[in-house]
Amino acid sequence: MIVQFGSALIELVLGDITTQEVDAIVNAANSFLAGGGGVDGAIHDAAGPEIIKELARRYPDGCPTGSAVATSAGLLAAQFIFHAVGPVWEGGGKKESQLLQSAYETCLDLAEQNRCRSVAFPSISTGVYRYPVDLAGEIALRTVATRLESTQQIKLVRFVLFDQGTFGCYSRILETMLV
Ligand code: AR6
Repeated sequence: MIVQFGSALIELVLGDITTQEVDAIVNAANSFLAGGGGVDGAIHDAAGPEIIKELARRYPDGCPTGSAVATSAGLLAAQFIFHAVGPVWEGGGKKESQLLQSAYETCLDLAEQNRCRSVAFPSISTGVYRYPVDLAGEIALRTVATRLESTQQIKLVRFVLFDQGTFGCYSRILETMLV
């Protein structure tokens, strides 16, 4: 599914983010930037061991929840990895929605600062961090669509969704945004 917002596109695909040919790939990291499971593990495995070293050297204090930091992309086809730290879902009363929106916004800021034309996002926080996919998808898609209405820099944002349930949920939300 592909939809135009401003002069840019939002694309939804079912697949593996590590194989995407885009300028920047977003990782769903933890605040220690220490690697982990899920998409974090897959990205570090595919990008190679230099990325963990770069994270430790450049960001020794880690990254707060709701923010993101940039590194090179090692063996990936991308130029950059943006390591975003989404919130752990604790029922919705711990500012989770603001923190998730802020994680996406920081990645979009990094994309603009690094002159990226294309960015691939996973569904941040909806795995190990248990954020309900329908709520997270709404924040992800609305935050990106709002930015694409105003930026001239970013031309493509691709959400790379790993399972059919998440892909279906994001597709339904994007459809409702068209009417
Ligand atoms: N490509 C795209 N999406 C993927 C891939 C992949 N290769 N692998 C998994 N996903 P999660 P979180 C999906 O748990 O909830 C890590 O240990 C997955 O199916 O990776 O933000 C970190 O170090 C789900 O839909 O991230 C943190 O400690 C989505 O990516 C913690 O997990 C996010 O799931 C972050 O948890």
